[in-house]
Amino acid sequence: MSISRFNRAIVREPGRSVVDGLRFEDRGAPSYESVREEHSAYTEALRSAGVDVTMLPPLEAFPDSMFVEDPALVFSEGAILLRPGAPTRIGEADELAPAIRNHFELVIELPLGFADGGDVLVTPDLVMIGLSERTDRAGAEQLAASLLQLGRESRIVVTPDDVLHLKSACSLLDDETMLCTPSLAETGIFDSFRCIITADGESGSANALRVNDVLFVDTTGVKTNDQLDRLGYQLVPLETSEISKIDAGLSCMSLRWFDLASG
Ligand code: CIR
Repeated sequence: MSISRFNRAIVREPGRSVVDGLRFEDRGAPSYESVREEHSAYTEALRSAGVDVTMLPPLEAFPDSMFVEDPALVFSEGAILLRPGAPTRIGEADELAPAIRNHFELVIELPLGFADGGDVLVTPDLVMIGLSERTDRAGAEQLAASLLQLGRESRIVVTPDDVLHLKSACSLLDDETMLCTPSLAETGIFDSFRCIITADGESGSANALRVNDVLFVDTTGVKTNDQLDRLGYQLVPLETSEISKIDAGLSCMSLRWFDLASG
């Protein structure tokens, strides 16, 4: 079965505090109402793609908590509760834990170090863990050990300096194909994949999200999207202009997995 086949997802509604979300560079605060619109279009797109979505309530004390991809990792076999690397986000794992335990029998807790889910790229043969400002070596090594308990091999790689997370610069389009920025392609870490490079000036659109038969893409990557369309991907363009003000993209708004019991 393809690793982009999902029938379940967890998302969290944005709180009003999202306007205080972390950002590298201040390009103005996002508007709460517009973030909600982007989030609700995204949730609808997941449902239309055949995914049963569990919606968690907003957490005002954690401005970035709608980005549920960072405090946990989920697989059909079980889940891992992570330790997000930003001090304002570390408590998100405890907040997410009850929902994770509700869905998964096997839940592993990262014991030490820091690791954000945005730095974790799952591919068919192995999981790539990017070292970044948020994911340190101790966290990456502990995560590799936790992944082994779930039967998954991993490889620690370096996240490019100019992005927040490894997956800000790449995404898996299907089991053989990677979309990535020119600089990440040059590192050679994706040499075993067919690589599609983001168009000039569109590095910010590397974070696409494959969900079953469709590919969520951000509307600003016009030339990149043209290329993907010509290659036959069934695109679902989604607006991300508000969440991108706080360095977020399409993958970070959900935790997705294939629940074997619900088939
Ligand atoms: C943060 O800096 O943590 C949030 N403002 C954005 C998190 C985006 N997460 C992701 O790409 N996985």
